[in-house]
Amino acid sequence: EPRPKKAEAEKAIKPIANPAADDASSVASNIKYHAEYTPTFSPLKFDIQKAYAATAESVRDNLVLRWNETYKHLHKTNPKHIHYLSMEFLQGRALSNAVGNLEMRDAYGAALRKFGYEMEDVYEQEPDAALGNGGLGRLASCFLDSLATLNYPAWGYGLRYKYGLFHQKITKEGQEEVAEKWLELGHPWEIIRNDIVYPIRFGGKVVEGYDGKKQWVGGENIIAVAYDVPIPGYATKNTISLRLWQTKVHAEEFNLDAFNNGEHDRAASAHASAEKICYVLYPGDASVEGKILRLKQQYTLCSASVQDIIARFKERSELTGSRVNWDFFPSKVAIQMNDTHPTLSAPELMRILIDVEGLTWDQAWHITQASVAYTNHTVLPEALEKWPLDIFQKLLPRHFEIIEKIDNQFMKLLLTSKKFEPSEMIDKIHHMRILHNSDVSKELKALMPAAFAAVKPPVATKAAAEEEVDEAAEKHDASQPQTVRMANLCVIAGHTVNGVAAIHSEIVKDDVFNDFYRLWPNKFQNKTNGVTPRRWLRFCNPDLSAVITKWLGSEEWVLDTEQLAGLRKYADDKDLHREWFQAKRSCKIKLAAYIKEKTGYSISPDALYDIQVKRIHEYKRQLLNIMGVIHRYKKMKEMSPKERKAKYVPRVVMFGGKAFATYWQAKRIVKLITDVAATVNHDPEIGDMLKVIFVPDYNVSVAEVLIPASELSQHISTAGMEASGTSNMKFCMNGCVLIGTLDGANVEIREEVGEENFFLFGARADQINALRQERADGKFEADPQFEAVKKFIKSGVFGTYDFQPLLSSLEGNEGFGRGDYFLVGKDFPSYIKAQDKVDEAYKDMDRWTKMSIMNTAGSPKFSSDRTIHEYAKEIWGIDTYPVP
Ligand code: HBZ
Repeated sequence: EPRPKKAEAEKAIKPIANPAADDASSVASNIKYHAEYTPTFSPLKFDIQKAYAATAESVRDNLVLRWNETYKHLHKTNPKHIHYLSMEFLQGRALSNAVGNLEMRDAYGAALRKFGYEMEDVYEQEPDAALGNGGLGRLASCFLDSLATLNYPAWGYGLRYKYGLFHQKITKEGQEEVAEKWLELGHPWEIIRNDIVYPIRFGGKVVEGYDGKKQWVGGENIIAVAYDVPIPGYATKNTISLRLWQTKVHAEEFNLDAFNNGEHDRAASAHASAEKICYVLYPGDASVEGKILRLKQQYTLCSASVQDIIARFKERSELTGSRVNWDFFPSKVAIQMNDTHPTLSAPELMRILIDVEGLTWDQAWHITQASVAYTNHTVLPEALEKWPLDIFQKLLPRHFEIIEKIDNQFMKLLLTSKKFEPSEMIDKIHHMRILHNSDVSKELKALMPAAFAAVKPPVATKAAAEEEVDEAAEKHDASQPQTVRMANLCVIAGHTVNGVAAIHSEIVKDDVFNDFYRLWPNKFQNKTNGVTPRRWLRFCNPDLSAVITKWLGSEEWVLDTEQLAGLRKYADDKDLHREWFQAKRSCKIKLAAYIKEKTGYSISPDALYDIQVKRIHEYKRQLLNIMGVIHRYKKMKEMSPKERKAKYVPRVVMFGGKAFATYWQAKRIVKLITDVAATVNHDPEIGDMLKVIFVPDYNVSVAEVLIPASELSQHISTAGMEASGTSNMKFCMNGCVLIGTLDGANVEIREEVGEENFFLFGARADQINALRQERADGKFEADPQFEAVKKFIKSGVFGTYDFQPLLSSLEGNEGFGRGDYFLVGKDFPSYIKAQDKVDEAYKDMDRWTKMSIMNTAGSPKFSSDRTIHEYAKEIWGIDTYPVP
């Protein structure tokens, strides 16, 4: 067949309406084009699902244009980039956010109306991208939004899990988990990059060549394929990439012989083994298989990302015609490790630089240290990852060698640092080295006496030092498991360690990593978290946004949240109060409809909407909240209707959040909440005075409905235990008043909004240890009201479920899961007092509305734009590069 001439071929292709045009009819024809030519759904009907798919494709065209331009611009200018490595990104929905960031709401709204659809209904067709558990993952997503918006050169790197965070079903038995299938109807927001593929190895062995070069060979060989998700900035052309890796094997790995012999599973076993790495977010790791899978996930993320970063560095170096100069690497590349999960990026970078690129150890170490930094998100010891040494060594033998060497080098440094007394030294080694309970090498032992002598010659004689060294080696006790401590590796390999709120960063220095802080005080920083004001105020709360824009005179606050402070001067203005109240009320009405649909319960828009949403965890103390509710219910039952009305205001207490599938105590808390709801909500004597709602399947898009409607929100963790919290910031921005302890970012929120606009209660972080000790000493006296609540639960008012295992955690004086470790009983009386003050305040609507305004006005600091500017300047050393 002769090929048609170019001009004829071009004529034959139907032109796509210009995707960059932003008038409604161009947008409509672009949507129509996609409805016809994107073969996702039946060509015969244009139902709402197809309307979503076609709209998403149309928006994507627009993003791809910007994204290509951004890439080209950054390729040419070649600035330093930040690479944000995270096992979790909790993106939520993309369509509403993209249309908002492109400032094309009106055009898309009008275009969809031409087809008979409301934009909001179309948005709701999109499943959440829930590639995360909670705060840490959502923070990563807010950071991407700010990085793009502020025109920083950046990449996000993660894994493309086939199943996101489970769906939560609430049944009579409590929480049930159901697999989530966000990819099932196709995912229009990703672009598969079959040209961007890297090999990943597991297992095998390390061999040494004649030249002394180490080579890692054999084992299981898979590949990671890039899927790019464009991340648009708000009101800018800059569009960056979230690159998610998907694991698979090359087609040749399919064993045709085996298949033809009828051994079908064996034929595809290499495929199955590779693919399962990306099945689920956080596979249970109680079993050895689970641990191996999780470690494979982490290594896949690190290896593919580091290979990608290096490939681009080399490509861009060569662009200028010069040789690759590795010394420039840290001036082009910053890598941020979102908690310890991507720690392997440090030894992986070392491995490639030494084994593949031929650098010396010292060069590679210098480059690695200058490039990577670590953010800590938790003080809970169980969350500081440790891998059993044998599993680690088997799966990643070359990395193990590298880590051993880093560990040795670190111990040497420690011994010569002069930061510790010789008498402390052995203990410090035990606490700080990476390989916990491993032998100390002979070489190091031989070096130690000299090192000790160098620290304080008269005290540490050679003999005494040697003895201590042997003692250290013997501390390696067979009963103690040998592990690789990832957090220690992070602190040693990274140039900076940061906490996520002021109080948390102090705890990181004074407690979690105190030894390291003494060694390297300048490594430690604070970067108080933030949230994007686009998703979390402008787009999720158009009602309140319109009021804010009207009173501030422009919409500039969306990019410059400092302007929100300008609301303060109108905090007593009656007109603003009326509009503010109306906006809140309209959000409350929407939420009431949502609750009715999801739970069947009717709630009154006149009641106080009180919300606690977050992962269910004992330290977050949903138990304190529900016990407070039970106390309130019990008191109400003891009162006459008149007394009840005098003391309390009508209130709807809402909970939302998922419990980890095998965290039984958390699941019992969910069960208690739903059982209390079933009793209270049907008590005719109580009516609208109190309703309890458990909102099922809490996720990003549910948060977008709940937070705008909130009036009071609870952030009531045991002081010192919540690193920061980020929902507290979202609530505050949306004019919600907080009740909380002096924990995490609450401390800074209270400073910003003013103490009269925050309901404070509970013990302070610096009192917690003494309070636990008091309890252990048997000196704690429980509050009678608290005891009465426990008795009330035990009496069976809320049904026949056995809550004793839950209540037992509050009893006794000490021990695992006992002795009220989270101090629920201790803080109960002050919590109840603070809650009484809430009722008092809510009776005065003027006072309450002013408090609400003052919260929004006090929220500027909590924009992730501020956080990202701080990281950029103080940790990453990157500049902004707007696409012209
Ligand atoms: O990170 C959260 C903190 O609890 C919260 O206070 C903070 O605001 C937020 C952002 O900095 N931490 C997490 O969400 N942590 C995890 O989700 C996690 C997941 C897997 C792990 C350990 C922790 O293995």
